[in-house]
Amino acid sequence: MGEVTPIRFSEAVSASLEDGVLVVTIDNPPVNAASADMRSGLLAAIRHAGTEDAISAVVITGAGKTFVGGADIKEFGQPATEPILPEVVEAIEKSSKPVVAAINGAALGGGLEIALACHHRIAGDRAILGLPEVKLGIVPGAGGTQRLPRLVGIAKAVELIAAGRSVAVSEALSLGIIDQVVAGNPAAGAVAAARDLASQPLRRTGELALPVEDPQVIDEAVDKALSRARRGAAPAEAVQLIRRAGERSLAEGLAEERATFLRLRDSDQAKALRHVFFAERAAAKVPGLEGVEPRTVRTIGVIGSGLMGSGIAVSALNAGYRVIVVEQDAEAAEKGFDRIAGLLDRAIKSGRIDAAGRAERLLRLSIGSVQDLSTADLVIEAVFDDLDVKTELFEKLDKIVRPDTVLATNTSYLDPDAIAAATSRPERLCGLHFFSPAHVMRLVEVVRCGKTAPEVLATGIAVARRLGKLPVVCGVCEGFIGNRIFSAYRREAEFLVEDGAWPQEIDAAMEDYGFAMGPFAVFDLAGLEIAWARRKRQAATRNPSERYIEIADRLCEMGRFGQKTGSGWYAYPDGKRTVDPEATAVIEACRKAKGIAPRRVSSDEIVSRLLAVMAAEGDALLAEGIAERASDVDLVMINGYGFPAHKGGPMYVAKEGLHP
Ligand code: 3H9
Repeated sequence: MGEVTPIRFSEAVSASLEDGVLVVTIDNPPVNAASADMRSGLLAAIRHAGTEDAISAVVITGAGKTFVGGADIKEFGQPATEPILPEVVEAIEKSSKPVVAAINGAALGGGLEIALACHHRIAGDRAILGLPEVKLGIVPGAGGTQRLPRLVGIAKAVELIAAGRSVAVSEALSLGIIDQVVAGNPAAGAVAAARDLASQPLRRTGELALPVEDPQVIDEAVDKALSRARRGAAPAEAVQLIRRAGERSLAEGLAEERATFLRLRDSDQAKALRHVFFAERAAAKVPGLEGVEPRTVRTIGVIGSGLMGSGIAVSALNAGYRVIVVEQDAEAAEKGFDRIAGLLDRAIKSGRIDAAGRAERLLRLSIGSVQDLSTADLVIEAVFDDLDVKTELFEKLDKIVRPDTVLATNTSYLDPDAIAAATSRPERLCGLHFFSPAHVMRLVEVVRCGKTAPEVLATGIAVARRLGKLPVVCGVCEGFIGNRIFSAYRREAEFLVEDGAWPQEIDAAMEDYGFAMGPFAVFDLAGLEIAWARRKRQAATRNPSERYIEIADRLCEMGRFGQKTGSGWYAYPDGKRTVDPEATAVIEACRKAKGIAPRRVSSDEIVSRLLAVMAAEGDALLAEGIAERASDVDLVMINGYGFPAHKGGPMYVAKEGLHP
């Protein structure tokens, strides 16, 4: 390399000249966000390059492990400061000298938009790329909806942008989002590429014609995206913008994108989603764990290979762990293996892994007995939720595993302190409460038991995070955060039925609010028998003056356990949820037996009452110290129970007074 002359364009942006190539580095910790200072520095750098004869090309890269993490979310809600990002992006694309993006790490949102405006993109092998704006209730606002389709086509752009899905470099390369991947830091390769490009015509993304596509493929992608969006406004708006990318000029498309971005940025949904964004960052800061290092985990034992155990095993295999699955006998082991292999087959079908990836994962899997867990660094128990079964198992496990092995129970309702007490080292046990299907659901409640050591809790959190999950720490109580709130929700939903609302009205109201499924559809899907067994267990100690709804008991007595038995609150002829006169009769009889004259309950009252009980139970969990912060409760309900993220969660709704 030749001379290196450092030039500073703003606090966050500096550059050095390397053999005629201006290497611009964005250094704006923690994630190189496109703040006002960063934007003005980057624009100044591009303009400088345009006017200096000694500069033949430009490379843009990021310091640290991020390229650019997007617009500065902390600036949202404040008046825009010039230069705005679209202006910077336009200057890059229109530059007469080649600009190459050296994507050293995450290029997200406005970060990817900067890269898309460059004339060539080289990424390091650990980079991720995406336009996650819809997760913040907005659309990309600096050209993403207009430039990405020009590279990958409308159908793919719809799929990625409307879901806010990021891709790793291998996928980005095959889609044409980037031009080249290099191991490690891409800066040196980018300088070489920039020099080569200086003598060639520039490929400006915004000037490319859209790839020719089958309209049916586009329609399918749009339908899929819209059905996933539920009541969220941003995905539908993004789809509109992307679809029209081919119908008019780049300038017109950009103008409409900008107007949509500004309108959505100030919407209630965007505010709620920003709350969720910062809630996720807050959840990562666990009091008492400052400076505590998690233990190294390479091998995870999973006891039980039912629905839950196999899902956990697949998550662990996907995250690169060695996995030992424990089953009671050869037959159960074979079934467990088939279940895991089946989940991996499905991942191949949906394009998430290839055949080689499946084979490599299965090489890291072994199936054995509890005795084989002596090499495990972490053991997650996922067997039937019965205290005797679990305590006996942990007593045995305690003698087999190493003294430093972390033990975790996946119990939903049992007392993990009682399970810990069955071991000689209760401090090494925590709860890892996954949600079914565990290879899909993002939430993991990490339960801090009475004696859990900080290092053990930190290990549980670190592993959950490496599995790609969202860990939320909570204390011990029956049902932890989620199931306890869900019990209150169930109780209130049943009160509403007794008062006069029909299950289908309640479900419709909650689905209209944005829930993935209404409560009664969820009860039927999950099965009514577990809650029935709990009610029977609690019957002897229940306060007789407390309001108690018997409808679900009657349904269970009739063998109506939900979808799996073909009927519950609804009937399921051909698998389709249908109002069932038999269930209606049970409801009417129960109301009559109590002398209740049913009244019409409005959908606003339904939503209000159900949201209010969730928030009240959340308050109780906070008062008891089970939940650390209100925003943790919101995260649990959004990621484990289908609460619409764009509403911000029950605690946010209550705090902001957003009830209907
Ligand atoms: C956008 O780009 C709109 C444009 O289309 C249009 C413009 C006109 N801004 O997650 P971490 C903070 S919308 C401000 O733990 P990691 C975060 O709060 C944006 N702050 O790190 C935290 O602060 P604290 C689209 C941000 O290494 C700290 O950085 N972009 C931003 O696990 C560390 O965060 C996105 O949605 C931001 N953009 O992961 C990307 N991002 O320490 C969102 C982070 O005080 N960001 N912070 O709690 C991410 O996905 C991850 O942060 C990232 C790093 C993968 C980058």
